[in-house]
Amino acid sequence: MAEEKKKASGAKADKEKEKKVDPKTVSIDPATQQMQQRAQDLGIETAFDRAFSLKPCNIGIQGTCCKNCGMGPCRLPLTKSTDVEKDDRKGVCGATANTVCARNFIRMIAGGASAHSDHGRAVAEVFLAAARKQVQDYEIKDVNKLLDLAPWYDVPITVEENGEVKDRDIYEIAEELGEKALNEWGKAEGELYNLKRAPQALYERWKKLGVAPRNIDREIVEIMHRTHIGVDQDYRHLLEQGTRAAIGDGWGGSMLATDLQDILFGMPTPVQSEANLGVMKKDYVNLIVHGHEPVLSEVIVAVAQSEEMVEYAKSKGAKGIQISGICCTANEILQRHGIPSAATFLQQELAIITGACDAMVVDIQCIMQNVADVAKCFHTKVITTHPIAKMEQNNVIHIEFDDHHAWEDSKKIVKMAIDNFENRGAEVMIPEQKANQIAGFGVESIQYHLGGTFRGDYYTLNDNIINGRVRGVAGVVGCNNARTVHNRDHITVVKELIKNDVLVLTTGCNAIACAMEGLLTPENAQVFAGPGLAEVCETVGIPPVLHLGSCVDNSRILLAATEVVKAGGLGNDICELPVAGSAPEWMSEKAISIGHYFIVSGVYTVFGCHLPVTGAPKVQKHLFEEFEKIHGGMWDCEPDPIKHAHKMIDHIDKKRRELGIEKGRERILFDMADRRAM
Ligand code: BF8
Repeated sequence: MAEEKKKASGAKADKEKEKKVDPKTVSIDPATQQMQQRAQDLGIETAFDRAFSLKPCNIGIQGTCCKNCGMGPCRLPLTKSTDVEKDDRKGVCGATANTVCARNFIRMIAGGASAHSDHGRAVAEVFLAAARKQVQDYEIKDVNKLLDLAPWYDVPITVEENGEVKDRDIYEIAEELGEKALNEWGKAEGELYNLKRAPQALYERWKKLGVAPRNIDREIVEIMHRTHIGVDQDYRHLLEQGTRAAIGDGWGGSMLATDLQDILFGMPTPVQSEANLGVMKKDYVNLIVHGHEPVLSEVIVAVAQSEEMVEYAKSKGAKGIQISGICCTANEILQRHGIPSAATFLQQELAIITGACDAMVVDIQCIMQNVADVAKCFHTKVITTHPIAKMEQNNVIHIEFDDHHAWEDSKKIVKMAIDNFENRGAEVMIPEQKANQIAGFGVESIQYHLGGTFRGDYYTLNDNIINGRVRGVAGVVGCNNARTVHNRDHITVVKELIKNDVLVLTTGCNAIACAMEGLLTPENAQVFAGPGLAEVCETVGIPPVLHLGSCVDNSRILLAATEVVKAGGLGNDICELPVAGSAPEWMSEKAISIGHYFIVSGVYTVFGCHLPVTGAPKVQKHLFEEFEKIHGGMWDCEPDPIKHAHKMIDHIDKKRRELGIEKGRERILFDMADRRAM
């Protein structure tokens, strides 16, 4: 009997075990595997477990479930028996599968664009307050960038006094710029100022197509209106509105966020740091900042580095304070201060499972609600700080951040982390893994490294693209997705691209993944890059993968592409360049908005995992094929990371052929006789 019972419980235990995801399969990163194993040993559930047990809806995944009214949800799956030619799938109101799919798709754009744009708006508000000297903890730090930006907004940077032209007061310029910038969200007429920063041909195409956004908010609101029951019922027309809102994100809200942050907090310059959970330190107070807006994290960094707080930490038995970041907040404070990145999106729960996280401070976007449940198993304090984002769990502390009292609020938070240090249990387990990284590249630093001081533009980059050492440029960006192996697709795509001499520009969680894998160091160009790219990297001292910042900083990629067009020799528009975009492990609506603005700016862009358009073949064809004729760029989806990279490389080669540089041309060095003849 006892034997039978034992057998039965053994079988049950085996079954239980079967139900659990194998930690070795969730990620390519040993630190992540180790912490997932620890989570299971301690009986703590993570996103990896939930992805394992929670199957995705196979109609939603096709993009053809409509829940926009109370008669639904109307589920319109594409099945083997669906006759695609005579597709008669309809919801109760008669909306076709195409309408439903396009509605859902542009609602994702609306979600993504609003997240980036609201972030930009918050920065613009602080910027204006700083310009008016209404807040004491922010100032105009980067005057050069201010002076570069002001003319794009028709803000004069000089004044005439008694017939003499003088420099205008910096704070006066900033105030006018701040007012005009804030107006971009809701101005009654006209179009966004930044559109004119695009190559002329692109700007003119937007105008001709009628997709130039009128203001940032309006295009998002109009998506919500058009997708209400019984409004816009033509998938092409719906996607056109998605285009307006996405341009309003990339060239509007996101670009404003990047530009104003650079002026307020300083333009990033290449900086050395580290990445992965191993950046946390056992004997230090570990304060993790997680989320997106740097308005708070900038001040937290300054407070935590103040002598007063460091001494306070020491008085509590710690050796000091280790700040680290998760998600795009990590990228923001890394690129301006060299603060190490602790984790990508999918590692956030694991950072707490180390037992060494004394406080996790969060604001907005990409914060898993389960961090609060994981924190219940440890001493970690989870602190929400943003007026729009709270958590229902009762162990979460809300300290609402007010930019008028930024220092005070930040001090309260840092002190809370320090005071919590002594509450740690004996259960600290920090993985050893961490890698060196160089981050902090931008339009201007690429100009410096790849343009040089002699020719202050993108001449060297263009020259190396034309001579074939650099085959092309790829923007590889975006999230982690628990439905695929953490970081595997990011790293496989990026390694395959650089191996084939494609220079990679990265942001978001792809950048953190690349950092963890050591791809952001110049030395590794020799290990991973093809011979042409490796030679360029060695000559100018850059990594083969350039970290351009957070997800709003994808706007830097748009402007870098514009600089390449301006430098000449590679066509007149972004869609003529040998470039491609990618988000191998996307999951957020922001990624869809980014993908769409890349595409309608002329960049062929491939997403990994899946795209929720497969249930409506006409919509998919429109986005994947017909868009190229309209916008110069088009969507694609390829879950296999090697095929994914080669689709991008094929596109780059196609563009090289169209430009007549498929063979690569060596630079001709003129002797003196040639020069005289010139
Ligand atoms: O905004 S890459 S998981 S953190 S959404 Fe989120 Fe995706 Fe990371 Fe940056 Ni962008």
